[in-house]
Order: sequence, then structure tokens, then C-alpha cells
Amino acid sequence: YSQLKVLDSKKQTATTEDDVLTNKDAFEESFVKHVETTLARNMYNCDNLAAYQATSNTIRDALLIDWANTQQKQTIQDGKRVYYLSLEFLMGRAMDNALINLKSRDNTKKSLTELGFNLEDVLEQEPDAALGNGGLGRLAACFVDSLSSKNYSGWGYGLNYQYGIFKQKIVDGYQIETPDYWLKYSNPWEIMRSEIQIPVDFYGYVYEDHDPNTGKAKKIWAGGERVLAVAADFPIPGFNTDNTNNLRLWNAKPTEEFDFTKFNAGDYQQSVGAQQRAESITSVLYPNDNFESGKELRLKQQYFWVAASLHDIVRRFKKNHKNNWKKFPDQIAIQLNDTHPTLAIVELQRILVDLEDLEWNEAWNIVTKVFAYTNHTVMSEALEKWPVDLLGRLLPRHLEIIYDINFFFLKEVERKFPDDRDLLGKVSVIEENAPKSVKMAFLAIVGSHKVNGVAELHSELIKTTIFKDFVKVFGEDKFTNVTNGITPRRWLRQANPELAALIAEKLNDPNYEYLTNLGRLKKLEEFVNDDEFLKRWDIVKFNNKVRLAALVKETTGVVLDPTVLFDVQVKRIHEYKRQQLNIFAVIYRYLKIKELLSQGVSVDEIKEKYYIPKASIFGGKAAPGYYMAKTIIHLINKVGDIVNNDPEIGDLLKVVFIPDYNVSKAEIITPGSDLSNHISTAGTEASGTSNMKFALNGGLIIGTVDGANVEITREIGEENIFLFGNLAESVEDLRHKHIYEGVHIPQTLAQVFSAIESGIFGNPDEYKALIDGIKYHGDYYLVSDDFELFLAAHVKLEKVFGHHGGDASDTDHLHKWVKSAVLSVANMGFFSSDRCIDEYAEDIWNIEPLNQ
Ligand code: RUG
Repeated sequence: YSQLKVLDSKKQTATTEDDVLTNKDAFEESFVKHVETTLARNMYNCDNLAAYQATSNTIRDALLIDWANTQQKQTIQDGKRVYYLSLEFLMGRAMDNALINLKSRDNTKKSLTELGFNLEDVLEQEPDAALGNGGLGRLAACFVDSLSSKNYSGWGYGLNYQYGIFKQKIVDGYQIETPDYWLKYSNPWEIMRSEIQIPVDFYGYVYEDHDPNTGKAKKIWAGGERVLAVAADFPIPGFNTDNTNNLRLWNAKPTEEFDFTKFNAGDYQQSVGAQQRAESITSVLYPNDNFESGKELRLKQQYFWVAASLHDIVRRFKKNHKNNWKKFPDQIAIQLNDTHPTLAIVELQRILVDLEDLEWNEAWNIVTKVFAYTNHTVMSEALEKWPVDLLGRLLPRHLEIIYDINFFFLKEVERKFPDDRDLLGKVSVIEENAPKSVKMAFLAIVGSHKVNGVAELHSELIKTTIFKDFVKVFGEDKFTNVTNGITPRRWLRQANPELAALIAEKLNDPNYEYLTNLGRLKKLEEFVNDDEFLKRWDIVKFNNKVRLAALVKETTGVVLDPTVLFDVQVKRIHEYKRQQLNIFAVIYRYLKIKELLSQGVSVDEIKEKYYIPKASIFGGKAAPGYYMAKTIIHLINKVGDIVNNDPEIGDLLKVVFIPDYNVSKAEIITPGSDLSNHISTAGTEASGTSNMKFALNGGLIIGTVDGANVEITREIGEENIFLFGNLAESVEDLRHKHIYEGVHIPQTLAQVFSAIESGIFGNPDEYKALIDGIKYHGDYYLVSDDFELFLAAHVKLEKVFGHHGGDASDTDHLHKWVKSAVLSVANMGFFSSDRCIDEYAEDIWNIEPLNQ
């Protein structure tokens, strides 16, 4: 064993924890110590998994020092802190990110090589922390990275699910879900804080009592079921700074108290069972994206999480500021990521009024200064409503408080708009229809001082549609926009090391400082006419395509030629995101190629005159109960089976579905794309963030005028993006037209439907609902209206892509496409999540970075 020889030759030197980051000997010493003590193994049977565990423990030791120092510094400076409440944190793997942010990648790589390991193989051992569904959870992960990197004092609060988003298998073209038990091995990035335990109550009843001293009436919430929230902390390292914030995720545990009535009655089993049920609260992430299921366990998760977080925040505040509640909003800002944590508003009001004896108005004044709410969707199926019956049973005191909040709010509205009776019904937090329910978005607006959308178009839309009556009540200023962003540490440096290095070289920035000053990318424009640079750029893209082709081969068995156009659509599968539009266009292409071949046109001529060779690459999960999305996955896979095995077609067209799309796969897929699809029906995608990732990695975009595509176009120039499709302002009219005049199916799309109905992609009954939804049920997502516009956009873009592929000698084509890619990257600085965090800090949270 080479590693032993190496170790034998080393002197045993005492090292500080920080040395492990930069000093080979220190790293190796710590590595061996962890193999022998933490893992109780020895170097003779140290495999890649053990190497991963020993490495991560080594890095964690160093990280914990920064983390402890940061907490101490933040406590001493005692400035305002922001708490980001998100039910999802889609973190992905932690180790590579930690190595990059701590500037320890080179040392770790060298040390591991000496020990006989390959860093890339070791990194592969880490399971993804997949505690989220898609964009919303990944945004939260980017935000905590930026909070640390920009030296803010900012914590995340969430749930420590035992099972993250399910693993997706594709069997016979169908999605099969299997559980993601990501904690199979201990998680080295998690610090269990068994001493931090917060009791959380459910159910029970409310009664009125009187304070024996003051005689004041007091509400008491009693009885019910108690569960313990136990903290697990995840240090979040910043890039190029020691600032290391905390992500606190709660575990549900049974209380020690035991149901002795049941026990004494001989029902030991039941008594233990109830205790065990407590743990189910944090056992699994709900696998819905942009859809609310309204399940009791979900509401339990929400309250458990916000109650634990709020009590933790209040406890920390009281340690320094006792009962000086006036200071509370000066010390604390809480951001609600979507409506999932809205009960936090109610819980804080309850704490202040019921437990701390503040007057209602004084308490409410504090509450509304502390909270701000981010909306991520206008789609009605995603807007949360909780039935009053369910809420009142689970949280009887909270329901009373919600009614009181609504009562005082409506009184105020009535006072301001005495002649507008309708308005009261429109803005009431309570929906009176059966089942009577609480509209969480409305409650979030009433209890917050700011409400933001996540891209300009979306922020305008919420003001004119779902929240327009609130603009009337509160005025425009309460509603603002913070366009989403992504962290360039993970989405450039980590995912695309070659491109990040080329950029660092051109910017003369060996320390990669541009990664926290992303506007500096602008300087790349200076090289847009430099042929040598363009060729190098293109080679980097080619290498990334080779890496993606290897992933495709490994996961699907299909071999892709890396010189063809890689046309990618990876994201959650959803009708509004319109993977069906994409696959219909692929089918159309296949039919046309077959027609040309049958007319005797040669493959070369087809490539030359009609269709350039391309690979359509799909990936994404469908919610387990979402039939239509699962149908789309099935169709994509069946089209792939036929097209990829058609001997006449060869490299002209390939169609693949990469199973189990997740953050780690995105890190390979994103840099390897030439073109990516962001083709939602206009007005439906609040922002999208993968569009930003692809553009930052030198891929061009085909997209609709929706979400952040609009601002991306503004930044990079419309000549560098392929926009198509009907605009948001036409969508309502078109939907009406579909209903009253029927849907017009263009000839091209009709051919696709006939092919599917003929059975070439398997039993047509399986696709009936998908096609009928368009033909006969109003085509809600406007596939028929945008289909030919999509085809036309492809004709245009494929002319530009031409045949260059990886052929750097084809300078004409190379220039146009690659120049667009360079110009895109050069102008993507705005989409760093660092910029988002600065905007939130200044406009919403009123916090400043910490002195380092
Ligand atoms: O669908 C939206 C994306 O457009 C957006 O980019 C992302 C982050 O803001 O949030 C997604 N989203 C919205 N996920 N869930 C919802 C509604 O609950």
C-alpha cells in the first residue's frame, strides 16, 4: 500500500486544525486519525467510502473552528441577523463545495493522491442532500452560500428529513419512485445538538383563565400531544472568508414522558407507538413541486418547524436583550420562503401575547416589522389553503389568533375604504366556500412588511392578478421584486472547473475573486474577437460534452456523439414547463427525417440541407401522483426507444431521458449543454434558475418570454438568445378562445398526434389524456399556439449552430455560436445570488455585512 509508505516517511508533527486545509502532512495525519478512530478501520482496508468519510471529517474539523468563531463574533457584534425559513434546502453534495470555499481543493487532491486515492472518485461517494423538490429548495441553498460568502449574519432554518426527494428509476419507460435514505452512513456535515431540544405541542384545547396578579383574562392552550424538536446544525462555509453561518435543521423526537395511562392499562405497544409516531413528522419530504396536497402531516411539519425555529430565535434574543421587545425588530429579520412557514407569523404573535403578556397591538407591531414574504408562483394549485376544521383541530389557539388577525385587518380595511364592501370579501384571509379555509398567502401578506416576487415579470404579475386587492389596501411600496440568482461557486467553479479556470486566466484573477464579484465577467467581452480564445472556449465546451456523454452512456446505455447539438431540458416535469412541447417537436423532426429518407434523400444531404444532427436530452422527476407528468416521461422514453434503435437514423437524432435528475447530475449536465429549453407557457414560470445556470456555463437558451428569461435577454442581448412564443398578456385571451371557439391544431402538430395515435410509440391509450387535453379540453398550456413558433425558432438557431460541433476549424459557424456564448457569460454577472442577498439585505432586512 503506497499510502503506508508515504505515511511511514512522515514525521508526526503537531498541527493546528486549519493546517489540514493547506498542508499535506497535516491533512494526511488527520486523515489517518479519522480512519483509525472515527471510523474504527485501518489503512489496509480503507476503500473510497472510508476515504470520503475520513476526508470529510478532516475538513469538517477545520470548518468547525470557523463556525465556532463566526458564532462568537456574531454574538459579540450583536447586530441584526436574518433567519431564512425554508421547508426545502436542496444542498446537493457538501464536500467539493467546502473544499472550494475553504481554498483546500488542491491540497486535498494532492494529499489523497499520495495516499493512493483519486479525489473525483472520493467525491462521488457522497450522497446528495436532496431535501428539496426543485428551484425553490435550490434557491434556498444558493442563498445560504451567499449569506456566508458576503459576510452576513444569516441562518437557515428547515427540517432534517430522513428521506429526501425520492430516487427515480425508469423501468419500461415508466417512472418508479424508490426511497432516498440518504443517511445510510453517518453524515459528517451534521452536528447533532442533542442539548438543543424544544417542545412543540399539537391538538388539545383552549380555555380562558385570569392572571392572579392583574386579573387580566388570559388564553391557555392545554392538553394535546407533545413532540420534541432536536437541532442538527450544518456549517455553511463562505468563499474567501472565514464567515461560516449555520443551517439548523430540526429532527422530531418523542418526549421522554410516557403515556402511563395506556401503559398501566396494559397497552404498552400503543403507548410506545404513539411516541414513535412523533418521528414521522420529519421522516419524509413531500415530493410536490408547485402543488399543494393539503395533508395533515404536512401541516404538522410546517408548525413543528416554525414553532421550534421561533422559540429558538426568541430564546437567543432573550439571552442578550431580556424582555426588551421593542428591540426585537432591530435584531431580527425573518424571511418566509413561500407560504410554507406562514404559521410563524401566528406563532410569534402567540408567544408575545399569550406567553410574554404583550398587548395585542404592541405585539402585532413587532410581528409585522420582523417578517417578509417571498412569493414563488401565481398558479392556483400551488397556493396553500388550510381547511379551518383541520387547522382548528391541530392548532386550536392558532386558529383563534388567525381569526383575530383577520378581524382587526378587515376593520382597518373597512375604515380606509368605507364604500367598498366587496373589498372585504376579496382580501379576507378566510375563504368562506366549503371547505372553509385559511388562505396562507393572504395571511403572509397581512403579517409581513414586504412581499416580493422572484423576477420582474412575476413581481408585476402578482401585483395585477392574485394580490391586486392588497396593492389597493397597502399601497405599491409593500410589493417589490428581487430577481433570483445562483451561486457561481457551485454553478461555475465547482460544476465547470475548466471554464472557471479559463475565465480566471483571462481576467487575470488567479484567486478567483470574480466569483464573489461576478460583474467582472464583463471583461470577457474584450476577447470576443480573439480566435485563439474562442477556440479554447469551444474546446472546454467540447470536453464538458464528452463528460455529459459519459453520464448518458452510464445511465441510459445510449452513446452520444459529442460533436452534435446537445439540446437539453432538465427540470421538474410539469405541464406548464412544457416538456410535451419539446418531445412533440422531436417526434415531428423524426417523422420528417423518415419522410426524407423514404424519398431517397441521403443522410449527408439531410444534415447539409434540412436537419443538423442533434441529441435531445431530458431529465426530471414527476410528482408521484401527477399522472400527466408521468405520461410525458413515458412518451419521452418510448420515443427514445424507437428513434435510438432506428438503424436509418444513426447520429441524426438521439433522444435520451437521464434518470434521477438531481443536483450532482445537474453539475455535469449544465456545462455540457449547447442549448437548453426554458419554454414554459408565458406567465407561469415565476423565475426559473436553471436558465441562469446554463447561460453562465456558456450554453445558449431557447425560451419563452417568461420569468427570468426576460431579464436574461435584457442583460445578454436578444441576439444571443432564441425567444419564441405568445406573450403573457395574450395568454388569457387565447385560453378563452380555446374554450369558446375550439383549439386549432396546426398541420404539423396534427401529424405528430397521428403518429402517436398510430401506436408507433406503444399503446396509444397511454397518451390519450395528454393529447385530448390539448385537442378537446382547452389546451390550457397553449401547446397548439406555440408549436410552430417553437419549430421556427429551431430552424433559426440550428442555422447558427451549423455543423461546427467540436470542429474548431469551421470558423464561420464557430464564431457566431461561440461568440454568443461568450457574450452571454460576460453579461451574466447580475444573476449571482450574492446580488440577490445584497438586495434583500438592503431593501427588506435592513442588515449590513459583519466586520471581519
Ligand atoms: O416554479 C418556481 C420557479 O420559477 C422559481 O425559480 C423557484 C425559485 O423562486 O421557485 C419555483 N417554485 C414555486 N417552487 N415551488 C413553487 C410554488 O410553491
